[in-house]
Amino acid sequence: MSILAFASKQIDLSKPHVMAVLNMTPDSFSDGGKFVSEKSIDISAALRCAESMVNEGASFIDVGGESTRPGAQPVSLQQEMDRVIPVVEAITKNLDVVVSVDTSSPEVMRDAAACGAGLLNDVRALQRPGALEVAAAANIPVCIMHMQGLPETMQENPRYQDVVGEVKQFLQLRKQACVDAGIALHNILIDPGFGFGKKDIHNIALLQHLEDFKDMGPLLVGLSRKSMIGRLLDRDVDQRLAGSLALAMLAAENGASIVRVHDVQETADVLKLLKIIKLSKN
Ligand code: 7PM
Repeated sequence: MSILAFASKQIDLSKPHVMAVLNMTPDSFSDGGKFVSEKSIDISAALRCAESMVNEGASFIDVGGESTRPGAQPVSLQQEMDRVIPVVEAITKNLDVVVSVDTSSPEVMRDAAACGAGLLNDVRALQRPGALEVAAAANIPVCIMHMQGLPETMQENPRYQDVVGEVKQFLQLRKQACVDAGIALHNILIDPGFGFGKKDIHNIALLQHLEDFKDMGPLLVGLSRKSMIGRLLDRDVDQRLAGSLALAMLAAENGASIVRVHDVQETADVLKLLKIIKLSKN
């Protein structure tokens, strides 16, 4: 059994868990804009949403205040702080769930950890100045994700000779940087970064070889509603539930410990069935 402590909460990562996306951005693509407008933030609505996600089966709530969508408006540090920290505080105070913070800013990481966040989820793999040091001092697990390029331009022309090898190599280097900065090896989660500087062929190859990443640490994957599903099935973003569930199941079956999703109850049902079938097998 592989129990990991996410701040005060222990999670058994030998079984797959749901991480629910709680988007604190005004951006209406996918599912932003529910609690945040250009002029105000509704913390109690965000807390009610988090509460229903917990009731639907989420073990983690991933709170994010910066849109990494290609072409999205960059957010100021103050804006990101204002969007993320009060929600992290409200959830840790009121709900029995691990709060993950989707940020690349060391200042947000520091304040979120001080408010009880249990996981630092950084799509930039702690490459901003000061991020490694803050993460080490916070002494909570981190998720390092692979991205080729920068959010603004990453989908322009992603290129790889050997996508699985190159993504593994990057994650290995960042994992070593984490260890060198004083982050405990057991506190490092790995994410190949589906859709971040990748074409469909690259995402497909990474999914086919997901098990190759298992020896690097517990795996977190985000496939929910991603544009790869849209292109492969010709579906708009609000018509990607079946595709998302199929890929969540495939990822869990191939070793993912945490699946980051928008549709919590549906994904929890899929993982529950998978668990039942696997446990009852001789
Ligand atoms: C636009 C582009 C909107 C991309 C939203 C996104 C991941 C993540 C995101 C992931 C980890 C989304 C993404 N994706 N963190 N944050 N892994 N660790 O589709 O795949 O939700 S944001």
